[in-house]
Amino acid sequence: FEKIAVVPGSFDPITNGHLDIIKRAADVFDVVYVAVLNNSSKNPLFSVEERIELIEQVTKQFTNIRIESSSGLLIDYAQEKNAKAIVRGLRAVSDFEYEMQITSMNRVLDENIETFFIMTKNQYSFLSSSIVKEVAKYGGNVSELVPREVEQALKGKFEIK
Ligand code: COD
Repeated sequence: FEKIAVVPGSFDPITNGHLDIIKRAADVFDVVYVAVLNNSSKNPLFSVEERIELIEQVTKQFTNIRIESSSGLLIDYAQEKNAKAIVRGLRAVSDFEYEMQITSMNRVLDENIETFFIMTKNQYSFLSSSIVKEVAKYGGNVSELVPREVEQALKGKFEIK
């Protein structure tokens, strides 16, 4: 039977760091669902539809990656998809405490769904959607940090030529 994983996140917008984690997960699992979810402590720039569209554009060459959104709990979504695994990316030590918290909570909710961590590549260790938005907002060059489609979308949002 198929080994299914969920890669959850806000992806507001998707960066090269996210994309690297998604591709590496898709190398290991048979099917990867990229789930665009609500993080109640964040105020999004892109709508869920826009975020999904961007992820679709930059993963279209992969046949085992599916993009969806859900407005509920991650664990309910993972159960619905029959996923055995949740895959998260890890950057610096600063990610650890937050990841530990959500992993522990998700395990309380369903102990049979395992969370796996993929360590970021060195060149992406300081990359986040927030930093990309901050740089793009003031007209900085983000071409090394996000796929071209995302760069264009950011320019559109901030009305930069
Ligand atoms: N390199 C490697 N990994 C990276 C990089 C990078 N440069 N940047 C980000 N990542 C990883 C993150 O560590 C994360 O694993 C993933 O990519 C997505 O990142 P974000 O920032 O887009 O997503 P988050 O952290 O905002 O996602 C949080 C969720 C939306 C998953 C969470 O809030 C959630 O599960 N919400 C649904 C409701 C729910 O179930 N809540 C209870 C959880 S206990």
